[in-house]
Amino acid sequence: MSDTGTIYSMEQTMRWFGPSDPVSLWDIRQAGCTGVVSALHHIPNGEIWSVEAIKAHKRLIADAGLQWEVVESVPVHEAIKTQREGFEHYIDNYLQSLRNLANCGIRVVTYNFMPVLDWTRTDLAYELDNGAKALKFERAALIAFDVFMLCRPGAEDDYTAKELAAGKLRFEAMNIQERETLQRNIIAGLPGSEESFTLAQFQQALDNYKGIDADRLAQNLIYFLSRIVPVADEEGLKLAIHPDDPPYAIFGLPRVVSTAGMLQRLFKAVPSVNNGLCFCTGSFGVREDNDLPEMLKMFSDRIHFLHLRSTRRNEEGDFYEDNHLEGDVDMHAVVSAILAIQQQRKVRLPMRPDHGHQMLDDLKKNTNPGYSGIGRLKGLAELRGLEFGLICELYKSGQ
Ligand code: DNO
Repeated sequence: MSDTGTIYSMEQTMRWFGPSDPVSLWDIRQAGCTGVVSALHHIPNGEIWSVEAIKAHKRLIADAGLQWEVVESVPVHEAIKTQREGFEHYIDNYLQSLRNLANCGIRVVTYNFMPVLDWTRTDLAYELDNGAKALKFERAALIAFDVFMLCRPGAEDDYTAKELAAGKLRFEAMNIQERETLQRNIIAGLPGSEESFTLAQFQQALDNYKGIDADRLAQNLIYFLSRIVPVADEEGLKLAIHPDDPPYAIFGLPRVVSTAGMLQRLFKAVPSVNNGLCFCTGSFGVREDNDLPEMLKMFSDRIHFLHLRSTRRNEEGDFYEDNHLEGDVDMHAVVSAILAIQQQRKVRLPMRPDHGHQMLDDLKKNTNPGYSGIGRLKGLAELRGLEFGLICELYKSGQ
């Protein structure tokens, strides 16, 4: 393929949540991965990740014969997103963590800029026809929570009369236990989100965004980028922002990393290619107006990390996580575009099968929602097979 005759394939990894993860490093290795993406979840959001702590984590991973070169995530403190008093202190800490990570051999740092909540789902055990369980986002359930449980001031204005009626019906159909589960799913913190809220704390966190619209949030992000990207440049680190999931405003909070247009603004403001992207097909793919293969081409030099999964949406604005090769994401086109980028840049991009169904023995175990062992193994195997087939075609065509 390239002048050396090498074909660049994706580097296969899985996310590992640390020693308490029910999926062990050895499980991950047996699944065929050469590395993990991981984070120091025990360090409170906003504090510095010390070299010592990073090295200790790295040793654990190396002892299982795996590499750790991608961090997911170094969380961005809420004070940085709202620029409330004292936020510069959190930026300084962030910069020090980046330096320490680079000194320990980390190459890519993932983060997100979603206000208050990281990724959001309403149902963590949506049963598929075959008995496996998937994660789901149901708009009527979100409205039921927002308008009738949280009772957020002004929430009604964010929805149409039809949506409000559907939300009310949904609320009335739930018993107390179901309402508690819904609340927990939305605000108690999904794996990887470093925050967890009670109802009152959640409303307080939303109130901190009064007066911050999408334009202001984007400006705050651009300021943050203008501080962290020069350090990434100095240290040879690649920064990879994760898109909003779902890719639109929820709970009246703006979201500014959802579409190609929004990304263009960020990249234009801070042009270094180290100001890059974690290309999450499941997040971007929820919007019909996001053309994923096109976006891959458009941002080809800035994609530093890949999350591969697919969702299936309906007209009500719901979506669930489908099999990795099915649903609304054209995974064949996506992986073809990724292969083209890798040959052009002569790099192997780290990927992980993003999420997986709870299936087979996963159903009898306690698993982190979305991060089951067997479900992700299946996703990985399918994605590897797809990539392998495409690579064989490239060899044959002698490109
Ligand atoms: C969910 C994940 C996200 C992601 C963060 C990155 O499964 O993709 O939690 O790690 O948004 O900062």
